[in-house]
This record gives sequence, C-alpha cells and structure tokens, in this order.
Amino acid sequence: MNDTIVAISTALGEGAISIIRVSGEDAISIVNNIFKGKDLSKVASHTINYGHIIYKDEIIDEVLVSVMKAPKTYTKEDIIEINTHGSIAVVNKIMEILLLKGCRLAEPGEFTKRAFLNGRIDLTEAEGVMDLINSETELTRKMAVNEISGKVSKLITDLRDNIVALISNIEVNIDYPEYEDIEVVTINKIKTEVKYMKEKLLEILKLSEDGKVLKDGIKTVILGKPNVGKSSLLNALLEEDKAIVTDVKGTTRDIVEGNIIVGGVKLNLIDTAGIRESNDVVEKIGIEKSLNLIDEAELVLLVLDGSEELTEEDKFLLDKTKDKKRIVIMNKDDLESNNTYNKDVIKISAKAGIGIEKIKERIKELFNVGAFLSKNLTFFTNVRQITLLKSAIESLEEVEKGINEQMEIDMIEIDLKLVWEKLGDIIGANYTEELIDNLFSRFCLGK
Ligand SMILES: Nc1nc2c(ncn2[C@@H]2O[C@H](COP(=O)(O)OP(=O)(O)OP(=O)(O)O)[C@@H](O)[C@H]2O)c(=O)[nH]1
Ligand SMILES: [Mg+2]
Repeated sequence: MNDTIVAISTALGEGAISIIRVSGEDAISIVNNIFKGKDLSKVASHTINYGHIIYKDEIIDEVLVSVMKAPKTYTKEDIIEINTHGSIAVVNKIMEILLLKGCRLAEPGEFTKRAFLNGRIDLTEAEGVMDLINSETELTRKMAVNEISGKVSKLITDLRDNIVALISNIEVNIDYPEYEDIEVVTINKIKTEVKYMKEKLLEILKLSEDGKVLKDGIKTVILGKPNVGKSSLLNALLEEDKAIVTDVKGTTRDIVEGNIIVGGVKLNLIDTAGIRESNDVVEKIGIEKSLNLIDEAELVLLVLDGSEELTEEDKFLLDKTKDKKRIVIMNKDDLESNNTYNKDVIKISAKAGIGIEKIKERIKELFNVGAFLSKNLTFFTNVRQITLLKSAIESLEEVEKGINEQMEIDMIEIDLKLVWEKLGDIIGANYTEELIDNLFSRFCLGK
C-alpha cells in the first residue's frame, strides 16, 4: 500500500490560516496521536473537529481538523487536513512532528497523482487541476474548470467506444470470412464512422489551437516604421510609461515587453524597433529582431502615421504581414489627416489615449474570445494533448487510405486500434512512469 504523505497546502507565509494535508492509510492514526480533542478514529467522515496539537505535553497550536475517510476523498485515501494559525513557525513545527511520527514529505503534485493512480480522475482532469491553479484570467479559469468537469474525458471515451464497436464488427468478419456481404457492410460502416470522427477531431483541433493561444497569452507584436507611435501605443495599452517615447526616429532599439488582460485574455505585448534602412549598427540589429518577430507573432498591430502619406516602408510592412492575424492602426488621428490608405483601419491617437478601446474590441473579435467565454466549448489546452490529437487524426487518415486502397480488413483494424490507443494516451489510459512523474512534478507542493 501507499505510505502516508504530508504537505503544507496553503501558500507558505503569514496569513489567517494555514492548512497541512495528510493522505494515506495511517493519516488518521498519526494525527490522532498528536491531537487532543475528540478521538479522530471514531468521528464521522467529513467532519471538522476542534482541538489542539500536542507534542511532549506542550500545546503547539489550537486547530480545526477535517477528517475525510476513504474512498470519497481527493486521493481516494484517508485524508486529514489540519487548519492551523497561519504562522510559519506553527506550520513548520507541526510538519516536523508529523514527519517524526511516520509521514513522508509529499512530492509536488503527489496528492493529485494519487487521485489519478487510484482512478478518481484521468490525466486531462489532473491537468485541469494544474491549469486552474495557474490560471490568471477569467478565460483560463473557465477552460480549466471545463477540463476538471470531465467533459474532455467524456468526449474521448465516447469516441473510443465507437472504435471498439467498429473493431468488434471487424472481428466478426475475420471469424466468418465466408459472408462477403458482411464485409461490405462493415467497410461502409467504418467509412462513415471514420469520416464523422475525423470531422469531429479536426473541429476540436481547430478550437484547441485557438484555445491554446488564448490560454498562453496572445503574442502581440507592435510593428511599424520609425516614429509612427509604436512605443506610445504600448504605453497607452499598458497604461504606464514603460517604453521611451521621443520624436527622434529610431528611439526604440531593443524590444520592450509588457502584459495586459483584454476581455479576460492575456496579451504578451512586444514593442519593436521601427523598420527602415539604417546604417547604425545597433539599430540594424533591432530592426532584424523586429522582422524576425513577425513569424512568431500571433497578432500584429501594424501602426501607420495618419499625418503623412504612406511610404515604401509602410507598404513593405503591409505586404509582409498580409497573411498574419493583424490590426492596421492609423495613429496620430489628432493631427491633420494626410494618409489616404483607407483599407480596414482603426484610427487612434496613442498620445491622447483615444481609440484604444476599439483596438481591444477588435482583438476580442479576431480571436473569438466571446465564444470561448460564453459557451462551454470542449477542447484540449496543452501541447501534450494537442500532439496526441494530431497523431490520432493521422491514424484516422491511414484508416481512410486503407479503405480507399481496398486493403485487407485486418490491416485497417491495426490502424483503428492505433487511433484508439492514441486517444487513450490523452486521458492516460496507458501511461509510462516517466510521463506521470514529469507531469506531476510541475504541480505545486501540497496539491
Ligand atoms: N500628435 C501625435 N503625436 C504622437 C502620437 N503618438 C505618438 N506621437 C509622437 O510621435 C513621436 C514618436 O513616438 P514613439 O512612440 O516614440 O514612436 P515609435 O514608433 O516608437 O518610434 P521608434 O521607436 O523610433 O520606432 C513622439 O514625439 C510622440 O509623442 C499621437 O497620437 N499624436
Ligand atoms: Mg519606439
């Protein structure tokens, strides 16, 4: 059986309360041993009990102890949570005593790992717990709650059940090869089902890729020729004077970064050096960096100067970013307008802080933030899941290819089994020790 683990579950520091969590077969007896109050081995499950932690006849702290008996607990094991006063000295002392009494210090994420290993949650749900703890925005919170609720798991499980049904159909064929008409029926059934599954998975993939960008923060590059007001725009968006603004062309040389939350989504903003022909060694490096950033950008804010006509540099950048998700911004709208470029632009004055909201609204539209926030969409949110999803889609394509090329039905079956396995990997139906260790080590202590 598992040993009994202990960790501090609240953030370490001064606070009203701290919680020490113990999980395992001996959780109740170990804590009972140092608790003065009701006999914890006799109290009902899921009760909170007042008393004192006593060690060598000394009161360590006045506490509330929650007793949760297996199996209806976070780890499916007996769990005790000791609510102490939120003092570093108290928490350390109680931890020390519990370790002396036979608990082992938990590894990061070990409680959740046990929940997974004991079959209470699957891998996507465990990842959801981690995502929820790490979530900074309304959107990432929603995404994580969706994961924890088991919606993703259900979707995968349903698809896997479909595949199992198909495979058993094939098995019948292999067992009774004399009925040729059954084979035709089976192949047609596989064809329809595989088409449906592929469409479904592609739809989820698209959603997942958009969702991932929103979850990680949209990498947003502010681009433009010198002096159009890129740094002014960065400052206006951040609502602080982060980047240096002057009327000298080529003020920004290295990239300047900052984060903002727009409509529940994080933007990682990057202000860049203005693009122009330059002989200045330092500026040239900056310009090179700006241009390289275009490829990585998930959103480009291309800034033009409304007070003057388009130049070759503007045209070059308009062309270079034409296939990117971008917003063209006509700045200096407070001055007399001399720019005749009239495609879809947002007019602003970065200096006066006018029009900034319009940019934010456009960003929400471009990334469909509203849908992600309002609907309970089901999709994957991390690289591990998305990579497996892509791989499952590839295997489905192999199945389709097999059918089209009239391959033997047992060859088609092999590819179908692969799809089943890869979908299983997403929820952790088959896992390696290494994968699990790696995944849970990224959790925080006490979770
Ligand atoms: N009138 C007016 N001036 C602006 C506006 N935005 C920026 N400026 C001015 O334009 C000049 C250049 O602004 P910056 O924000 O430094 O421009 P930049 O694009 O970052 O320039 P580089 O870093 O040199 O590429 C400064 O003098 C700003 O005060 C605006 O909306 N209206
Ligand atoms: Mg600048």
